[in-house]
Amino acid sequence: PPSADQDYKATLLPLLMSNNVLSFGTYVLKSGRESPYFFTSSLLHTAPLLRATSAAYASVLSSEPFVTTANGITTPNFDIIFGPAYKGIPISAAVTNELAVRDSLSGSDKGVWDNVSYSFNRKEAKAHGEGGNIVGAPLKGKRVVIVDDVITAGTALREAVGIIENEGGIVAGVVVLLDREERVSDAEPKSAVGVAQRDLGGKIPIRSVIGLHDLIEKLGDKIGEGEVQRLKDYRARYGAE
Ligand code: OMP
Repeated sequence: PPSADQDYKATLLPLLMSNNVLSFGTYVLKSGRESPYFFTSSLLHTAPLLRATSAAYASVLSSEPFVTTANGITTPNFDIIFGPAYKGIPISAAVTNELAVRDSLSGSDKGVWDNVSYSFNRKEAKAHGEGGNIVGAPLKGKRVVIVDDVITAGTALREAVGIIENEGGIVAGVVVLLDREERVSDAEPKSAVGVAQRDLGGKIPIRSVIGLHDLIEKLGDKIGEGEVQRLKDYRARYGAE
């Protein structure tokens, strides 16, 4: 039987494609690379897409090493789910909710997620009112997991880590929906995830729901061999070593 992991991938990929969240063509990335595919997380605004994607993140965040299970009791190894502005914001709130909803449905581990909060940054600093650059739970001294949409060269992730550390938070992990599995640059052929892992001290979990390899391995029937070949050519040019 397929594992839970394969199971949600099998349903998520077609759903993302039929809603054009995952699309194939020619796109210019933030890094300047010309890509044969693009992931548009701003299209994840309907209930079915929000539910399917939050479930995927929640499934990662409710398993090891993001949680520890002892004597049948699961304990999260983080306090805050941080969504970098703007696209991480709805993800952070939806996933925080999803974790608690699943446990209330299963009846097990009641209340284990009650002390997990979401938090996100403002893009523009606020000088009046409560001030500050963070909305949601304060990060100081807390174990913070970053949830984001896509990692390519790792620029967005580095920014998020900087914000959290600046607030006195402790980066405790990262979950992205899509890891494009690309090298940081021609001078740094390691993957963005590999470099982030190294920069964070090696022990911090960084996980993705989907990787470029899934598209290459699983979408032949849906997009055709020509498109798959374009993905492989792209990987040969920009893929991590
Ligand atoms: P890096 O900062 O290079 O890791 O790129 C990640 C960001 O690129 C994402 O947060 C998006 O803003 C954007 N992006 C996508 O949204 N989808 C893609 O398929 C590719 C990119 C990108 O420009 O690399």
